Amino acid sequence: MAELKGALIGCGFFAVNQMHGWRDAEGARIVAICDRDPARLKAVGDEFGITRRYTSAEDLFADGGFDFVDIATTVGSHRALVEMATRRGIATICQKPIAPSMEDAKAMVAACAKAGVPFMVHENFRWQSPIRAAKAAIDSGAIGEVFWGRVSFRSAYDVFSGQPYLATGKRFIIEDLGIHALDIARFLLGDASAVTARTQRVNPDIAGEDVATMLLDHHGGVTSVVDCSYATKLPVEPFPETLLEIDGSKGTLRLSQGYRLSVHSRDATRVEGVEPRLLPWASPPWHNIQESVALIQGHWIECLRAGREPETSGRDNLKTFALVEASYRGAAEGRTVPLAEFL
Ligand code: NAD
Ligand code: 89Y
Repeated sequence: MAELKGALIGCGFFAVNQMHGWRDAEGARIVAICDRDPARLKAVGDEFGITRRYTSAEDLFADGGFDFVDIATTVGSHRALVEMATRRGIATICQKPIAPSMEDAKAMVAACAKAGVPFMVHENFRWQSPIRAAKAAIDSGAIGEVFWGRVSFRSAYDVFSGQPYLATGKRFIIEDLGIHALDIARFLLGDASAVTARTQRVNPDIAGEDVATMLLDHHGGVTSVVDCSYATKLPVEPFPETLLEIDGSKGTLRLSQGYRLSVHSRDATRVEGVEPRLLPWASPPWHNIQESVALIQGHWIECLRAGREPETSGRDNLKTFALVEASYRGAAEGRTVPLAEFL
């Protein structure tokens, strides 16, 4: 089958991982890149040997010659760039968070549907191999019927040096990181119907919240706690591990720090190491996230070829983004927020 050709917009901090992933991907390659910052464009173009370079997304789309676009810019430009792609009928991947507001997110999903354009949000944390291993264990029935869960990400890693904009926005951890944990909760425990949230800011040097605690009501009666913090100083820094506690009618599952998966059922307790692969271009501690980039890209290629909707399609991701919006509203108003207020 012919190799898919892609264009990448936004050559910043995280896009370098995406470029590495595409370089190794089977069945797709990046043929053009775009960044409004000429220095970033040159750095990525030189590193990955891409000669078609654009400082304007309009010019990139006007020249065309690619099957899909991978949007790796920050959230403010997502809607305009996705809509630009739909006008040209180009299949689109967009980084999380999908948009700054639910109104924008819905408009983007509607525009892609109207144009018949495949649309995936790069929501990669559920593609981390330890999370996939936990999902497989739950689906095997080993712990029985799940009734409770906890998805937890607590760290004091300095994310601001690589991504300085994270310190300046009114919204921080739920929109940036909690969004992944909320998506993992949906992935493992099913869709949610309501959320109760509390937020805190511990670090005085940033504008947004750096601690958030969310209580989710899932359809089917499962309750979960999703908690995240960038103010938690631990003896061994766990970044960027998401830890899990899942209780079922027949046993329990724990994904503990150091990538240890323990599945306890009636007859046995199975403990295994589920350390992610260290890809040749990856570096700890980011290798967990980096591997998931390559995995979600492989999923995109498969889905595009088969005409299948990706797991984290724009349509699906509205349900994760609704959890983000509902958490902010719930924390501000001190009440439980039904997701129906957003969906
Ligand atoms: P960044 O600021 O380092 O990079 C963004 C780049 O996009 C910059 O080089 C900027 O010049 C360029 N850009 C912005 N608007 C543009 C436009 N309209 N046209 C062309 N270029 C434009 O940001 P980052 O840290 O790389 O984050 C990018 C996105 O990736 C964010 O949405 C962030 O949340 C997400 N991210 C995801 C993960 C993950 O694991 N999925 C991890 C980190 C960041
Ligand atoms: O931007 C964030 C993300 O998506 O994963 C980790 C991160 O880079 C910092 O919180």
